Amino acid sequence: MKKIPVYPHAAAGWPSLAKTFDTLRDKGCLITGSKTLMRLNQPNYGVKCTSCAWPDEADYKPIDFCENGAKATAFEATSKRVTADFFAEHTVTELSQMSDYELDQLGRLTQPMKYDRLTDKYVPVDWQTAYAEIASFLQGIAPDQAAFYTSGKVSNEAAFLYQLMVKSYGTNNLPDCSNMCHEPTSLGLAEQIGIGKATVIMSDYEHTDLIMSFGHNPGTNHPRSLTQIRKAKQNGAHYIAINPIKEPSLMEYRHPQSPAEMLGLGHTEIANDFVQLKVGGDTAFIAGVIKAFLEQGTPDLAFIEEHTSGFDELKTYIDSLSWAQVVGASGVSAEQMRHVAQVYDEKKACIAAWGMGITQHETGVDNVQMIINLLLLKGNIGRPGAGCLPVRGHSNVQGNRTMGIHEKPNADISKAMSSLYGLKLPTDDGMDVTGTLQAMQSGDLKFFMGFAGNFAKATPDWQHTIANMKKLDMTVMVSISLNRSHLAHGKQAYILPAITRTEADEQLSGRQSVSSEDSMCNITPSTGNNTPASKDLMSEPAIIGRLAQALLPDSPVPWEEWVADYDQIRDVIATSVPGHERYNERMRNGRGFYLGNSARDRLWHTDTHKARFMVPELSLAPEVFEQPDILRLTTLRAHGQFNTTIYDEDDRYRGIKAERDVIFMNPEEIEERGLKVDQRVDITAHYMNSDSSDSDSEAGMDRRKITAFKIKPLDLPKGNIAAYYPEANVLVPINHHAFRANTPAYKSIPVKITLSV
Ligand SMILES: Nc1nc2c(c(=O)[nH]1)N[C@H]1C(S)=C(S)[C@@H](COP(=O)(O)OP(=O)(O)OC[C@H]3O[C@@H](n4cnc5c(=O)[nH]c(N)nc54)[C@H](O)[C@@H]3O)O[C@H]1N2
Ligand SMILES: Nc1nc2c(c(=O)[nH]1)N[C@H]1C(S)=C(S)[C@@H](COP(=O)(O)OP(=O)(O)OC[C@H]3O[C@@H](n4cnc5c(=O)[nH]c(N)nc54)[C@H](O)[C@@H]3O)O[C@H]1N2
Ligand SMILES: [Mo]
Repeated sequence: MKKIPVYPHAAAGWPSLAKTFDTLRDKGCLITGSKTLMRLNQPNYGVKCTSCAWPDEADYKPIDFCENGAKATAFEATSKRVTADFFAEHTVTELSQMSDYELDQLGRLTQPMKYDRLTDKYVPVDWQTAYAEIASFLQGIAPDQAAFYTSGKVSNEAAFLYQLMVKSYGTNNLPDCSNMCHEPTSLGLAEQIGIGKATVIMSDYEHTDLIMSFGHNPGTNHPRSLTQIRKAKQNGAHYIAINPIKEPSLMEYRHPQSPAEMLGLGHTEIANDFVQLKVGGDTAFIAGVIKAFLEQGTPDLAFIEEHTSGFDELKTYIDSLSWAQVVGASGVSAEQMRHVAQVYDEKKACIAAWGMGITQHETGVDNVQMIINLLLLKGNIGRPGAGCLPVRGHSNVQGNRTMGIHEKPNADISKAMSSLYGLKLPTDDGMDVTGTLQAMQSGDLKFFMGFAGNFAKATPDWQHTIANMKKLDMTVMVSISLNRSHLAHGKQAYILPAITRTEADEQLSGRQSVSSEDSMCNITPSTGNNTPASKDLMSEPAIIGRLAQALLPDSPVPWEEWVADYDQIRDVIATSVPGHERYNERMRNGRGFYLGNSARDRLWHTDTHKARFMVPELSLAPEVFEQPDILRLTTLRAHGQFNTTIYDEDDRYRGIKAERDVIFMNPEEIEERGLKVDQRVDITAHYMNSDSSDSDSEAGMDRRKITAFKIKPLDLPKGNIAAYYPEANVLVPINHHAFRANTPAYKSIPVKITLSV
């Protein structure tokens, strides 16, 4: 067996702390940054960290941030600026030559800009002119020719305004980052338990005795969750990690607030069992565990009888599968599945948590629904210490959905807007991310607005997305920093720069607070107090409120009053969105409130009025991956990035320093294929025959291929390789997505590799 390099330390600990201060120093914000960090995730006029959606503990700690939260804070608090002078010095063509990492290092945007075709430069524009020109363009096209994207960082208040503006304009074309993230979760859970959100709350970690963790990487992507995991472990809980990659933070952890652990006197062991399955093998693995459990374990028949439907169908399906099938498709031995089934049987209360390793597959919905099937077998939903926990990505991605950012109309909001303002909001479904990409491709779309985020780079097949965005008539981006989406501009283009959650938001009625919803349905207020990066920035509610006034001059909605006082926005949300009653009053306690979750109360708002066992719809083993020269590529986040924003090019836990163009491969497989570590290979997508041939030849691009990526050894199963997102997104055709949920299958990409010449 070849030796696989392993990270020699427990996750977090000193290296993490040291990195925090280096980051603040590098960004020139040691003082502002440090002050901000002390306010992160704190009650009473604190700020919810933007780095992930992990909730705060009930007994707040005086310091509660992680290394990656510090990087996100430094990214906002940086002293670097992208000024009008900077834009005057560089054409967009020149800027396009810069790497994403270089763009991210430039710092904060400072004033609204507009693209000038004659000079190929962004030039200053005043806010009112920008609103008027955008509005006048939109008034001249059919609303369905426009798409309005949102990324999950914007506040509830801004999101509510945005969706109302878009729907009042006449379309439900509201694609969002959720479409690329937890859509299979939202869809799958809604069908099964009647609500698309986590039933787990923080205190469940104190009562649980089994945590099953599927396809997420806590040490990098939600490090604060390690605190709860550590507590549960100390209380004797068992932890099973299900992941093709032996991520160090799933194995052991050194808590920054434990002096003993920081002095190297011990660490917390995390995974008791590590299930190293094939990429895409989750449904087969869980099917095997259920098979073993039904043979040897004790289902909660009283719960199944009273609370569920579909048990017999699931049983028939499981009986129809052979052990060879589930072992073959998952890459996990029958013995290990039996062991997991036995642990599951013995432990009273089980939490199942999951991330992108579950959702970003063609089988995304099946994967989610199999997890819920497993939980339902023992009534593990709606009692202390048990439940489902989709770990959300962006800090307010869940709140954005609750506020009506969705390509499907929200009945509660439509009804409330009709009775409050007499508005008739559109009733047809709009376009999601995949639909938007297809409409760009076919030329049906004329206008694209990005409310935060980086659509050009986060989406599949980004070379084509960029070429397609350049064909649009108008693009508008509300952003805090320069990214690829500003360079993939339409014929007319605007950059509208915003203040962030950590900055003071002063409006007519005084200092404003905003709020967000975390992964466990808690609403938390944030009150920024840093000086905004530039005096010419606007808050996100102000940008949307003013654009709405220009776009909808006859609108009965009091946009300007809402901008002046966000309490008024929340008063309207309180009457339109269930769970937000007395919104302002309950935010004023400085901590926020819990929205509740019907499934946690065992109220099942489903078709059968019961929790539903569901049978997978797709094959356990897609044929394409059976071909010998096809490898299954999964895409990952490195420790130094937040989605498309690259903070630094290191991935400490996976042993990578200062590079990102790498592919990870099993060391034995490297040898068997006659390859060598650090050798360079080209990776080509297997699917070539999508409908994007025209823009291929127009843009003169090599089709879905990345070149000269360095081979690195990593502990993952043979036949599976991994590379970083967004670099590898070139390889994902837009039609390769989750069945029914349309989430790009970023984690099951059929590819071939060849030596680079
Ligand atoms: N610092 C930081 N924090 C973040 C982000 C960030 O980029 N940086 N992004 C935010 C966002 S938007 C999100 S959605 C979350 C994402 O958080 P995660 O869900 O943790 O995201 P990923 O890095 O994409 O990796 C998921 C894990 O899935 C595993 N995996 C890959 N394929 C499979 C599979 O087929 N089955 C199983 N079981 N596992 C698999 C990978 O090995 C990896 O450990 O994090 C959020 N928080
Ligand atoms: N291959 C592959 N592709 C993926 C994924 C994957 O795992 N693999 N993950 C997918 C997932 S889970 C997601 S969520 C998407 C993410 O897709 P997005 O959410 O669109 O991407 P981000 O990189 O988070 O967006 C970063 C940009 O947002 C802007 N920004 C940051 N903070 C603020 C703010 O407070 N206000 C405003 N207005 N702008 C701000 C900055 O200018 C920054 O450049 O990517 C998806 N793409
Ligand atoms: Mo995400």
